[in-house]
Amino acid sequence: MTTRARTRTAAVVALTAAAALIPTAALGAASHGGPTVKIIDNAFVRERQRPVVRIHTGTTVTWRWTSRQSHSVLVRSGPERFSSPIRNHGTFAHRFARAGTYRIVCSLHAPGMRMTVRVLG
Ligand SMILES: [Cu+2]
Repeated sequence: MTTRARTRTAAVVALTAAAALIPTAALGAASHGGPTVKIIDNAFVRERQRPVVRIHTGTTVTWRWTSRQSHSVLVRSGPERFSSPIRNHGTFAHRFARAGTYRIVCSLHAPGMRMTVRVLG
């Protein structure tokens, strides 16, 4: 094996090892396999701010705080009501058992800090 081939092989092995680690880390962040919504100052984010998350009944959504300020997850209207503690770290998960449209806000930053969860039966 030439030096260049050996270097390339080592690089491929390193990339493969890195790729193998990514799914494990992603699963750890998104508990229960459902979507994760990031909480920043001052917005809910999943690909964009004020996201509309579409799921089926029985799916768990996890909110992950990456903010400096404190925020919460509060259902303003929807088939079920729930709320998280007000905090600035950690995660909060909710399993959506009932279909419908959930309007969700941060209790401290409503109405600007908001998102929607649409649960299909
Ligand atoms: Cu907030």
